[in-house]
Amino acid sequence: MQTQDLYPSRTGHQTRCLERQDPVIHQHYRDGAPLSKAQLQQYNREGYLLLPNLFGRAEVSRMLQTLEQMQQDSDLMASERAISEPGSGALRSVFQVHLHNDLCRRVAADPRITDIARFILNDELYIHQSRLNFKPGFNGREFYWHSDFETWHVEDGMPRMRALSASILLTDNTLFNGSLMVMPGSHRTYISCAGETPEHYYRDSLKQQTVGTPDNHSLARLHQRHGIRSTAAPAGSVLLFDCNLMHGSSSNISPQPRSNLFFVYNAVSNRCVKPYSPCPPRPEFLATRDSFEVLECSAEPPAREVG
Ligand code: 6CS
Ligand code: FE
Repeated sequence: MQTQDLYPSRTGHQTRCLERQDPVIHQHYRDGAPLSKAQLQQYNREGYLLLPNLFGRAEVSRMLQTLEQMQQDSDLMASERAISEPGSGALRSVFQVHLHNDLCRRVAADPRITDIARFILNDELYIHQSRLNFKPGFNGREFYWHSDFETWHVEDGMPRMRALSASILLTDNTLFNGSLMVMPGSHRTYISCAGETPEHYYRDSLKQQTVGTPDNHSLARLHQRHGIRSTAAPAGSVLLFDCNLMHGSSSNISPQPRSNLFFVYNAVSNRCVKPYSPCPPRPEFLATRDSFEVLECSAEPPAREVG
């Protein structure tokens, strides 16, 4: 029997704004931390941090080669891990890349990212979800406003807000090709959404999410309080963002693709349990359960818990 649900959503009721019950950064700053005090304060306040040019040109071009190989792989294209764009049928996302591709596996465990994630979450880590988002030129469709945590909690059973995403920009993300928009500071508010999750909802939601997205009124209120910021940045940059940050992106009608490699790091102590809804858990390629593997640590073990 699961204990009280701190973050109920999609229970059929009206939209509600709930206060976040978890820290954003799970330990205090100390000398030798992988981010400066100012960077940590910024992440804490705004719920995201852009690290320009963390990966070099040669590294990015290897990742882009891998992306092209995936597009040529007809077995992969026919598998459920490959999601197509609504309408055009172009490739939208490929999931679980950290298990099926050596380069992606290495990048997922790269200490330039994992040392930071481990510090912020103050625990050992595993990959909850990985994906390549292609957002092709001309017909890459939008990702509507959402908090990732809302979906991971309700559909996957992630108990608490102790996860973060790292998006590695493989092409320049510009104002014109559908780069991610965020509402800075929105990670402190949990929007409990109206409606209920339809059966096998992931088959639709990965193309176009409609349930688990806040209503217009709450989005307008969040926007009034926090505004919207662009995260446009050059290829090789890494965007780190909290699991409850309100974000979304527009469609890409520019000729240039916006392709990002995306890893979700979850604290081992925050492993998924039964979904917080009557639905069965989503398949493994979207949310790790059986393939759970603690990421190897290159640095010293994390400091002890706060409080
Ligand atoms: O399904 C997921 O896990 C992710 N994808 C979408 C479209 N929304 C929620 C979450 O970010
Ligand atoms: Fe998202």
